[in-house]
Amino acid sequence: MVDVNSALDEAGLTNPRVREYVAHWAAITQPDRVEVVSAADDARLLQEAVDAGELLPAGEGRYYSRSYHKDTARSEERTVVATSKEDDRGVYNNWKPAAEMTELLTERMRGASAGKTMYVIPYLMAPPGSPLEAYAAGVELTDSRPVVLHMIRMSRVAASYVNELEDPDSFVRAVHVTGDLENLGQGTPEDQRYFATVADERTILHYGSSYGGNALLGKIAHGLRQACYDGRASGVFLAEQFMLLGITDKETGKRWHICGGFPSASGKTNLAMTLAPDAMGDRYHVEFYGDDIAWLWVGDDGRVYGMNPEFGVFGVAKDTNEKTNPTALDSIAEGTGVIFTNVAYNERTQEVWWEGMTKNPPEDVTGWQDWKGELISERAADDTSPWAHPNSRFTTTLANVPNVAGDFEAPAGVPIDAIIFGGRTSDREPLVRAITDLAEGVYDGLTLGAEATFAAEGVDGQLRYDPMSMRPFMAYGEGDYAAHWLKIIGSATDQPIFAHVNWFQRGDDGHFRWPGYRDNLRALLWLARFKDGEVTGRQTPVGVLPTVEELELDGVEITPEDLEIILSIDNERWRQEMGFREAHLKGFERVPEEIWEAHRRVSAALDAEA
Ligand code: GTP
Ligand code: SPV
Ligand code: MN
Repeated sequence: MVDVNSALDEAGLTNPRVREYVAHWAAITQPDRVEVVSAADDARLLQEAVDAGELLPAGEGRYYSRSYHKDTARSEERTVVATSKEDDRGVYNNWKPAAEMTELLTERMRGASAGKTMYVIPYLMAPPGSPLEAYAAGVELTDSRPVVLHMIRMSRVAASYVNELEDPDSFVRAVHVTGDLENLGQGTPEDQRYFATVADERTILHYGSSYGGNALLGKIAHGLRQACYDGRASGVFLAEQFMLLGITDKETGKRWHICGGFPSASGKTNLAMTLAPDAMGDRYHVEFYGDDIAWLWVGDDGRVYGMNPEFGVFGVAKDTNEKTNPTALDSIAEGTGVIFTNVAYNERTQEVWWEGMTKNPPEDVTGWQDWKGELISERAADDTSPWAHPNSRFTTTLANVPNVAGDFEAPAGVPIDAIIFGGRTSDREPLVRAITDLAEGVYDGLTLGAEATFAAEGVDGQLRYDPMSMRPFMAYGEGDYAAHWLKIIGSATDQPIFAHVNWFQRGDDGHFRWPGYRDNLRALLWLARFKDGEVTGRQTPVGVLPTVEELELDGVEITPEDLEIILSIDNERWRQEMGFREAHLKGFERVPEEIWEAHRRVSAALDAEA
């Protein structure tokens, strides 16, 4: 038996409940060693990982890793929320009974860390001192050193976060066991993987992956799925897959904070890291708070507050370049300690590359390997597959983001002026439409979606709905989720405005009608001004749209035809969409009457204009 107690003593991990938990799982997974880690161990662990070949050097203070080739993204089918109340079953959360999942995963994990080290990662998903700190502490147990290095970047890691808990039992138990990746039958009927959040026991049991949201348990398993559940159980907060940014108008001194959700891989990181376009001069300053998770609550002053529980960015590499996202490039420059995963790598020069980093791939392919480690020079002539995996990512800590807000760690969070939803929609959804009614805003979030990626998978023009961009992270039923939103935001006396944005309308030839990226700020500025009553926009059945004159368009490369289309409503397509929405909402249990009323109001307004 491994000596758990001396490892915990050595690290000063004194919380008795944490000690019991570590001992309990060490007895099940049977590691050879137990090691408690903190952020202070980063340099040593990096060196160990390089020595072990788990990380490869990618320039000064930059690291490269590959994940197993069948383990490159979250697995939604294998992810479940388990509780002991069947009422928690939703359409999207793959609900299972808690006892069944705990037993099944305990068996999978039995003896599965033999020969390995069990790392104990005490973490906090909140700025210290946050009013939501009570929901933020956790202890991840993992048998993967690269997972530790990612967690150190993505969350605050130190034993003090769990030693000093008011209630020593109030930490999330997060167990990660990698498993034998080459023999797990990923994606087959014999798939051995299971990623379970046993939400009413605040326990996360993930088996069978070492990648991203499957393995960094503080991030989405705790920060989204568990927190979504806790937010409702406590009645005090919302946990959402949201970015959070601040805009300052240096001329007037005005400052706005905007948060919002777009489904995975739909532009949150890029928006949060955006900078004012050069054409706007030096007037606006955009600050980064968070790019993937926000927790929202109502403060004593009656305003909605938000904060980013994370400590880092796990960003999509594809198309990140000087033009689209210079901030991201600075965040992953030399000396940042960034870890790249599954991009292309040159073993000779220690460079990395991904599609869209430069217009063309490096001309001299000598030494270049694709994300699987295969040499580009040995590829078949007709092999046009990407060098980097489409979901390849960079992991960097918030302190490296040049436009990170000065108060990003302020315990009080920041007051939220606007909540936006957006997805990839190639037609129908205008650039921005403001929604001033709470129920219509929540209704808009519930009917958020993105287009099905493969034509075969969806009906033409029909969305894959993704309520509030939380489809993969929803912890309980969708109707109850809407009711909780109405309750939390409804309890604010000074409510944020809602809006729907779309950067992804396309022309018949496939071109994006709106240039996107840094220019997206222009839509947000209009929204902020609209909220402040400085512009009036144009009322439509689905919200208020900017007029051409109201948008600041200096320097935007767009044709008059495209501009007209992204600032107008296609009534016929919208009425078709309302039919899809009705079917979508009918699939949910206990949808609040306010949401149905909002749906009927929008429908009637569209019919009246048809
Ligand atoms: P997750 O981390 O998966 O939750 O994704 P995300 O929502 O943070 O998406 P991200 O910002 O990483 O963007 C995903 C992809 O969309 C990247 O390849 C971006 O280059 C691309 N993208 C982001 N913003 C825009 C935009 O305004 N226009 C266009 N055309 N593409 C964009
Ligand atoms: C997402 O998939 O939305 C992510 C990456 O942000 S992961 O951490 O893998 O969930
Ligand atoms: Mn995400």
